Amino acid sequence: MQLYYSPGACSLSPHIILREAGLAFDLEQVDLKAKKTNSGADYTQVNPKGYVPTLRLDDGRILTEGPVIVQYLADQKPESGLAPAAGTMERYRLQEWLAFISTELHKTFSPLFKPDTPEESKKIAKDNIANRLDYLDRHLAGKQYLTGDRFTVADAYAFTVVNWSKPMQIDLSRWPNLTAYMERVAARPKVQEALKAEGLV
Ligand SMILES: N[C@@H](CCC(=O)N[C@@H](CS)C(=O)NCC(=O)O)C(=O)O
Repeated sequence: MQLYYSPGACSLSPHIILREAGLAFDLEQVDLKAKKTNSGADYTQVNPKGYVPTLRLDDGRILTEGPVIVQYLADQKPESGLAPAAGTMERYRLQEWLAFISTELHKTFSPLFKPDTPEESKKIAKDNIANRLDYLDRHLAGKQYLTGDRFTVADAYAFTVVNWSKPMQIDLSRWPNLTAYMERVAARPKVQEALKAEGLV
């Protein structure tokens, strides 16, 4: 398998899961501005949506959308426990988290990365993010991970997105449960491997 990624972008989430699941993969870096891969290919020919992540399967098929890619990866190694079995209530709980992270957090952070977003809009986005982080902090009280004691694909995604707080100067110290959670996820050996491979530590 091949993962198209950009350092520190939301593609870090499937990157972590590839390592946590022990799957064989190659990384291909994408220049998101130029829409070119490291090997010089036109990235829009790989993923016409032009964004990362994209997963190329060994048979050449392409899979896009981070929350779907991580579930596909987890399902390749069910024994990893990275996602509960499809069709169970636990799987819907996981999907509930993936949808929350995608629509309520990830896409609220996105305008902060765009230089042309007006300052007033950035302020509104940061207030909305703070609201969602309040919720996460309350939820994480007494828990190791989002769905309980076990690390899942939702944690890789939440970690990736909440980690953007640093470059966006959102101080996480006012959310102690979330701060402890971020440290817990960051301490996982496979997460460290992924961060190192992307040049983030
Ligand atoms: N719906 C997509 C969104 C992916 C996305 O927002 N990717 C960002 C990086 S985090 C990106 O590649 N942005 C560059 C662009 O849109 O041109 C997913 O969840 O996979």
